[in-house]
Amino acid sequence: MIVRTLDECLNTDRHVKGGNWESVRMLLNNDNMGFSFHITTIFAGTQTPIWYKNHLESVYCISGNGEVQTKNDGKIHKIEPGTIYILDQNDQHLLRGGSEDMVLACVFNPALNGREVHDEDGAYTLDEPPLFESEPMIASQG
Ligand code: 9YT
Repeated sequence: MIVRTLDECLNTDRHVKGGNWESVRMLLNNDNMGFSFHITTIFAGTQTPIWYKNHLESVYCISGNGEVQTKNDGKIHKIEPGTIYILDQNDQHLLRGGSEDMVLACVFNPALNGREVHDEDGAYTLDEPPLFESEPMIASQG
């Protein structure tokens, strides 16, 4: 089992700052789970174009408020604590912070390796070198 706290991940390589957002990537591909897990803060009053062409992502709102607008149909969905949005179609979208910073728990499949920053489309590529080496898989004894 692996145990980490948000506090111990803050201000390390896991803590990535993207301008309109910052994110603490608490679980990455070197943990060999098949997904990554991030606590992301979207700053109030910002708008970020995102298009994760290479990843599926689900996003659960813990606190704050904002909205997400899907590009293909223009629909706007309010985000508040208790809401999850699920980008099951690699949906191109605009993510907006509301009157307060929005704190989100995000999972990605495939897992991010930790070095990704948004490209000009708001996507992450799949060919970044890993931030951390994978642990060798060792069969459990007993
Ligand atoms: C809300 C959202 O799309 N979060 C993505 C995760 C964050 N941008 C990161 O860790 O890269």
